[in-house]
Amino acid sequence: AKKYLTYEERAKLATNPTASKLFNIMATKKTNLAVAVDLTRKQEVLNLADSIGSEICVLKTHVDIIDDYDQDFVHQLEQIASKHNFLIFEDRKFADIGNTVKYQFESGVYHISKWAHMVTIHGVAGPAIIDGFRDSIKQTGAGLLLLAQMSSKGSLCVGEYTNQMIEMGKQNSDAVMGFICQERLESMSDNFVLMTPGIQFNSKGDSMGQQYNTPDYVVKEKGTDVIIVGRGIYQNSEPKSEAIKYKQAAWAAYESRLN
Ligand code: 5BU
Repeated sequence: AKKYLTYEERAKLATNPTASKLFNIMATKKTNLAVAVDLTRKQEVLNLADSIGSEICVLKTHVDIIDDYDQDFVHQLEQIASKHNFLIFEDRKFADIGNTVKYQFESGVYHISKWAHMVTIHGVAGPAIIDGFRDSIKQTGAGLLLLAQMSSKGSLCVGEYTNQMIEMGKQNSDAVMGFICQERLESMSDNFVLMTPGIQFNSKGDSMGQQYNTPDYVVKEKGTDVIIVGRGIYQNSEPKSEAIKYKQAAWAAYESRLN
């Protein structure tokens, strides 16, 4: 059986500064819960962020779904993030050529490079996509998360594609902090953070292809590090107490795999 290291030990092995920071936050706050706050009004996102901030290591955004997005939203979210010591993850899923993603990351309405601690990247365009992020992340230390697998039914990110994404991460381990995946594969070394969406206690999936597993299954059985929970928390009538349940389940799964 695989010998699992602690998050403290992983922080020392991390090759990207944000990966190291995240492992340390997880160890300090004793939480490997990330929440996907897919709400469409800025005040709703901010209210939830402040109410669950103490329970999470990462808050995941899709800023392009916020109807009233503005710079003040980012400013307030950054203040809440530093108050509660969590990181901000923009799940942008960049996928174009290096030169275009550079503009998409740094310019436009969102200026993602100015505030996101981590962003997601598809590898379909090949490894040179990473060059589009280098200038910016050299200054900020932000981390890239490569999409090695997806949670949705019929995903094409499987098999040899997944292996190539892991290889792309290893070849660029200064910029790449980890993978979005559904399982820990042998080739995913301990310097990387493994983050898993598609988590819910009381549902197997939705009507649009999403598939759910439990925190215990992905962290203990499949060996990933951080659970990403969206509707399971923000659609609950008591989001804070529900977040605590997910946090406790994911942390218990982490502790039990160490023994
Ligand atoms: P849910 O409400 O817990 O289903 O939300 C899951 C979130 O994770 C949502 O923001 C998706 O965009 C995101 N996601 C995912 O569900 N599956 C994936 O493989 C990837 C991202 Br990559």
